[in-house]
Amino acid sequence: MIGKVKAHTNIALVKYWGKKDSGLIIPYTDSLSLTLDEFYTTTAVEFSDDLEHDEFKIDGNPVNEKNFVKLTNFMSHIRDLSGVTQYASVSSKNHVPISAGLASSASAFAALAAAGAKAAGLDLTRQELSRVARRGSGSATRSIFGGLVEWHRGYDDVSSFAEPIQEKLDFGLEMIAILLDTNIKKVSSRSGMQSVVATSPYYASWIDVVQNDMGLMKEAIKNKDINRIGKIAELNAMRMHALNMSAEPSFTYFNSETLKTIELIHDLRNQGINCYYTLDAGPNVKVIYDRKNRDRILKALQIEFKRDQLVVAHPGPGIEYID
Ligand code: 2P0
Repeated sequence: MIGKVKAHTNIALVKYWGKKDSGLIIPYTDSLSLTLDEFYTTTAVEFSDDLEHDEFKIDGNPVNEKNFVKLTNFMSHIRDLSGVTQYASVSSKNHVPISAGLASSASAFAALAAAGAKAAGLDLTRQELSRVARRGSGSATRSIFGGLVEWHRGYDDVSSFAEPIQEKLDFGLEMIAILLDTNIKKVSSRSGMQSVVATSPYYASWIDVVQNDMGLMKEAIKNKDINRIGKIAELNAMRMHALNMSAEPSFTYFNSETLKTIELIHDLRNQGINCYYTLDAGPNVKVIYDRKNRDRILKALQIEFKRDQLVVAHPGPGIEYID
């Protein structure tokens, strides 16, 4: 049987940054994200008697040794769950407006979990699929679902899963990704968060910050209060990045363009244009706003950035099976 699935990436409004169990990928905290329509991965999986090992092609290219090990271990989990003993042929295509920078392990492992499970004949609920995706990459747990999604940290494999808060948004939350640097990052999320957990003296406070922010964020979502959502997300992101600066050795994903862009968003706010920012494990800035303000924000950003550096991203759906 062939499984073919499309999954979208997501941006966290309350961030995941640290694993309690790095084998099962059980995080220290809950997290909450928005799935985006514009960035996605399509993956096809087929198990076959003819193969002597798993085969992976991403955007037409074979994967390197390190990724092969990670991916073949992931497929072995699907074999364990299903009883299938064959190896798989996996082909994956990333759809991003610009060739690099926002390609994400979130959409990749969400698509692979669902396509792999289907190809293996497993009939899993989406909650179960989110647990499978989690073993590939933490943020992939949330990409099984569309719209606003919560990942319950849990304490073991069964209790750590994602759940939708609002799959189809009934208010105007939107993001603009500002692409400042689309090169591969120097510090991977995996090693960055590991270093923070091991060395930042502020990590215990971060766990409290997230618990508090989850409550505030869910309240703001209930009230469809985009300014409040933006404010909470912005501060949460900055507190995550403060952890990186407080690690030993200290590191940051920001570059000088990132800092200038943050200043620019502050300037826009001072001019009365409501918008906020968030940042992930890289220098690119994502602007959070109400779609009714999109044209004003874009107009202001186009003074500073080239047109192809700005990508408007709308809330997107969860996994979709393709025939
Ligand atoms: C997040 N990020 O909540 C956070 C915020 C980036 C910054 O999850 O090690 O690729 O595979 O679980 O999920 C990116 O890290 O890391 C991430 P692993 P992942 O979206």
